[in-house]
Amino acid sequence: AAGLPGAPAPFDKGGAKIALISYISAGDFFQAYQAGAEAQAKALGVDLRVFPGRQNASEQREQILQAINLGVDGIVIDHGLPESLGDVVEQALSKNIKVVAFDVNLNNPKIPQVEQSDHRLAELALDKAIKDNGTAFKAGYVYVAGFAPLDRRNEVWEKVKAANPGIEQKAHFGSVSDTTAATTADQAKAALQANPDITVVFAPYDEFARGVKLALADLGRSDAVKIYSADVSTADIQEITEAGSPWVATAATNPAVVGAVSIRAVALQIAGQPVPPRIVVEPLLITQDELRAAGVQTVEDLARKIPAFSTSAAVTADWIPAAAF
Ligand code: SR1
Repeated sequence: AAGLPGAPAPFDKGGAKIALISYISAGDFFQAYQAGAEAQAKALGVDLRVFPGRQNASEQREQILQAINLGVDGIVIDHGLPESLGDVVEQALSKNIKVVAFDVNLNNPKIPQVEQSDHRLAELALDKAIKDNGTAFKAGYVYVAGFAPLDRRNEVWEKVKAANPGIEQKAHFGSVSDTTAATTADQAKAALQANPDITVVFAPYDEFARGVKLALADLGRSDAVKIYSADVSTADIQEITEAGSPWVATAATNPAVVGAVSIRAVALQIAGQPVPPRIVVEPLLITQDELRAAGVQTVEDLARKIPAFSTSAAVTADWIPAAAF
């Protein structure tokens, strides 16, 4: 790979090796995150090895060991189960391999944590839910414990319920797999049939929201319930803006930006430059009304309307070229 003249070693000569090791690769968020990481790696002249995630903790451990054996300079760990990663990550650090974590709490001061400000993201979505529905409604909630971003979003949901006793959680469901939307749809159907008074669903992951929307369509109840979510993709924008869609708002970052930020963080560490322990990409609230009014149909349209959506000033340096995505 071409080097970057004037950049610190090893980026001046090119060919630094970084591994991106994901726990989940399926779904729009993770595909866009990977594309952003690849674009930033290309701009840096990095040889990026992508290890696909299949929600398999032992496979992810094995991939970290493979990356160590490949002699990578850095590893980005994208989601995962902290309890199954600690010792292999220690092995990487002991070989002076730099490690950055996205959305997995490895609780190690040597490992910077990239996140999307999940508290803010949940606040944006739930403030909008309260603005639209008031402070008393029957809610469905989609949540799976053990994923750092979902756990952080859950802290806000618990606080909002405690502050608004009129919000009653009637059903809790959810599943994370390579068929999250379809499985969530089956669960949502049962929950909505058992609780026909639910008028709001908080589904803070776009695959969850897609599942709830499918269930409502099957039940013929899309006009009776509103969905508030996290994440955005071109496919999500189409589902949000289509006629009669119950998916009325989502709070999101641009996942490609988060992928690029993750690569920049590990590159700075490899170059021996300082990286803060917590690197946050701020989300925006995106509403159905605004998307329709502005004629936004794709993530690219969204970026044109809101330039801040496609950039982040986090972990930059003058020698790091911008990623093209
Ligand atoms: C299973 S965790 C799913 C979440 O990870 C990322 O933080 C995305 O925002 C997604 O909602």
